[in-house]
Amino acid sequence: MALERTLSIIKPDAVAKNVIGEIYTRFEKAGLKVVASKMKQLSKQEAEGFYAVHRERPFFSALVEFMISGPVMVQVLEGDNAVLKNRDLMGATNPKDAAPGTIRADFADSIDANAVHGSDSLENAAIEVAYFFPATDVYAR
Ligand code: RTP
Ligand code: MG
Repeated sequence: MALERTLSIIKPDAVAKNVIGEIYTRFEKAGLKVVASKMKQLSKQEAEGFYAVHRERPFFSALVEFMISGPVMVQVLEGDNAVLKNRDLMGATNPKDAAPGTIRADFADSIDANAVHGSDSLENAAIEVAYFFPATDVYAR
């Protein structure tokens, strides 16, 4: 299996619900290590840049407004198949479709306020990690 890194964000709704620790526990129990982490209030420009691939989508402005509605917790997760493993832990984008026991099934309220972000490919993971963390702030473990 391939050792990978992926970018995870605990979104403003889940930070407000005080479940950062519960979500970190799920990462750790699945064998993913937190190798970089910070709490951050995103600026509008940062949120727009991060979700730039969705710029033309009808939900783009709502997504950006939601992502800047409060602080987020941003982390790099490292482990075997980290990208897919994190997506499996997260569950489907819409919590109504998310499998029982996934983060979104347990903590998300709606398709907008859906608790977590995770990189969707190894290629995007490298781009997203670099968007938030200089290489010197990611710690091999
Ligand atoms: P994320 O990027 O946040 O990890 O979520 P995802 O891959 O599961 O979903 P994606 O298609 O990348 O969409 C990014 C975020 O935009 C919101 N969204 N709203 N109303 C809609 O139809 C709709 N579709 C997507 C969601 O909050 C999603 O997480
Ligand atoms: Mg996505």
